[in-house]
Amino acid sequence: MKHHQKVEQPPKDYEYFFKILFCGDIKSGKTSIIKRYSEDQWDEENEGIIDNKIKIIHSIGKAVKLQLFDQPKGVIYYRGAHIIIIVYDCTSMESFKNVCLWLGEIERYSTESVLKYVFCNKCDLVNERVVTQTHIEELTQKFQNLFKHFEVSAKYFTNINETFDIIASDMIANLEKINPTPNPTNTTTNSDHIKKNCSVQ
Ligand SMILES: Nc1nc2c(ncn2[C@@H]2O[C@H](COP(=O)(O)OP(=O)(O)OP(=O)(O)O)[C@@H](O)[C@H]2O)c(=O)[nH]1
Ligand SMILES: [Mg+2]
Repeated sequence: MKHHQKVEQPPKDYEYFFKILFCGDIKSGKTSIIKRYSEDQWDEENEGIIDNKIKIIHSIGKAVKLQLFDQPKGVIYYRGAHIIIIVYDCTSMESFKNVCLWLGEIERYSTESVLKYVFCNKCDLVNERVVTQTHIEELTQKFQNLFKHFEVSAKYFTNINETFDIIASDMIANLEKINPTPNPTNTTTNSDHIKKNCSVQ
């Protein structure tokens, strides 16, 4: 008979571990945001995708390990993600309109409890910007706070650390049920909102 020796696990260097998946239209800046946030790197010509990056931060006094997954080419695996970030480019109306399609896609393939965020990237390109605050308000009202919206610039590192701090504390609050979640608490399901508000299913 074999004796199984109990293996001591090394102490974890974090209290929470969250998987964050990025999605959104091509060239919206997904890879740039991940590189900027995890390694403070910026490449004007970002080629290809990175698989994933790890970043450990401290949120409300707790160590949080974030694993940031870039959008793979082909099939996206939503299962297992705690947080999904949809990125659009504020100089591309098409990428903004497609946020709706991405929400529908997430709704079909992820779990209801996943926290959703929308990033308006390239906010440094003020003169080329086509997506206005009015467009953003219309979208967020339509979806009744199904997601939080943030303006960022990967190029200038604008609002990136601050945004991920909020996301981590939302997630912790959600787990610990200290505060209400960014998802609606009313009886209408997320799925109902998306079906009602997305013209393309
Ligand atoms: N001005 C400006 N350009 C940006 C910003 N973020 C990304 N870009 C540029 O936008 C282009 C696309 O960025 P990527 O990070 O490759 O975008 P992506 O979403 O990963 O693209 P795909 O992987 O092809 O879907 C690159 O030329 C970046 O340099 C930003 O905040 N400001
Ligand atoms: Mg990329």
